[in-house]
Amino acid sequence: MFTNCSLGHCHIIIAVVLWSICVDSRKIRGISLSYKRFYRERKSFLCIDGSKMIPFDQVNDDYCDCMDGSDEPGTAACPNGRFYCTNLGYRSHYIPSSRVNDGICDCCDASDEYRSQTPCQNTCRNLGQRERAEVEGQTRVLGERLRLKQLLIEEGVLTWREKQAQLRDLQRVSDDLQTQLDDLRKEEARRKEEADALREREIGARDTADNSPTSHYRPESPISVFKELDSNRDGSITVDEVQAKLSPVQDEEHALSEDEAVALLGGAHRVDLSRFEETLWTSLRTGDSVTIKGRRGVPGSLADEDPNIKAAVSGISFFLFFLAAEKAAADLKRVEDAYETVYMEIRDLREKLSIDYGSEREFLFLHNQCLQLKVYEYIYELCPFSQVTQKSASGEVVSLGKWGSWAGPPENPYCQMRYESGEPCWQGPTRNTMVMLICGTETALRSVKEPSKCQYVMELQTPVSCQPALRQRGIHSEL
Ligand code: MAN
Repeated sequence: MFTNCSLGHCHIIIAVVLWSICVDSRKIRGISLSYKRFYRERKSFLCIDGSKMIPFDQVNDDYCDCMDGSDEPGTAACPNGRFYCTNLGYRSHYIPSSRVNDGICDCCDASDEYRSQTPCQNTCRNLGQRERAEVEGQTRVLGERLRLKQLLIEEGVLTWREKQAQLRDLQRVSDDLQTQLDDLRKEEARRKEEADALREREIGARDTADNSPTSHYRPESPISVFKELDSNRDGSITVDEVQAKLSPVQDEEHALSEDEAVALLGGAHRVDLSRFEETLWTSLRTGDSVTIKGRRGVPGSLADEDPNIKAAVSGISFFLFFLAAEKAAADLKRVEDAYETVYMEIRDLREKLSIDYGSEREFLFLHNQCLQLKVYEYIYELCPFSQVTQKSASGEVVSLGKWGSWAGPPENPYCQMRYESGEPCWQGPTRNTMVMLICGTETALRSVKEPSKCQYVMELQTPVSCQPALRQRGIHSEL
């Protein structure tokens, strides 16, 4: 192109090329890439709001023609104009066009001060590097938090499975205990029936024994008979006492003579216990000469001598039976207690498992933890999914609410917890607590406030509340 031209011609051509570059850059200054299509060099320019058509060389001519300021994107002519800082290497953004060439560097690429005396440096590269480093740091931290979150989710999954298995085991134990209980109760009913029957038999036998003309109630030992006959309690039985208390077997009305009494005492007028056993006691036991007045039966006779008495002795077997029944009742009580304990455990576990621990059960790991924070004179304690308390310096513990529900907005319900129905506040409402969950590396209680009387707000930090998408504005995105 330049080979055949004279020097003068060349100057003209160069000047034309430079002018056209200059004109072009004048036209496109202050415009973002996406708006460039409105600024194609044609004969005329249509204001972007469509309000007016102007010759194209009036664009960026430092005179405002369009109402929307679109004809002066690269000058300060329009009051509502805006200038686009391309800021290559950093963040692009708009500034009000009034700041163009105002002597202050607004765009980091210095493009807004193209005609001012201020020597603006292009700092976009440095800013971009710094921001990228920052974002990388944040991304690393977030990545670490999300890794921790994943671990906690996995821990939650394991805990959930364990609890389910525990529930199944408890259910099995409960079923076994239920079977045992059924058996023991049946056994108890059977025993009761048997006991009633035995008791009736015993009562019947005693009645029969008492009413039988041949079988009588009898003292059991020589001592008791000796004591009974020894009216004056002097440790011996005299002839008088024998005459007063004894009578012939077949004739109770007939009194014994003194001789008969002396004979019964082995020829003595007075006998002690040992002589009594050798003499009168032997006569009484044979039951064929004398008996105790007003009494039936043969003192000291053996139970098995009389079938009725023998039946009455079933009291002993009843006693043994009763012992066995007592043992059975103790067994029943033991199984009932065990069943009760297992029942409560199942109930607690079911209650625990019915709680909403998040879409991935990511909050399950918090269930058995309590987190504390001291704020002024109070120690606050949050036991997630259970309760919130406030302990004062005097040691008094006040309930700030029991687990209620998740309380975040519908699109993110798991960002707030509500604890309600705590201790009533003096001349105020019932204490309630709202727990705000925030993303952080550690799981800890970060703050407690009481914005209005007895209404508490806590911040609980945990990696579980971190979200994978940290919404970053791209370094080159347009506003
Ligand atoms: C206690 C605490 C406080 C509360 C007052 C209300 O001192 O529970 O947090 O504000 O009672 O009387």
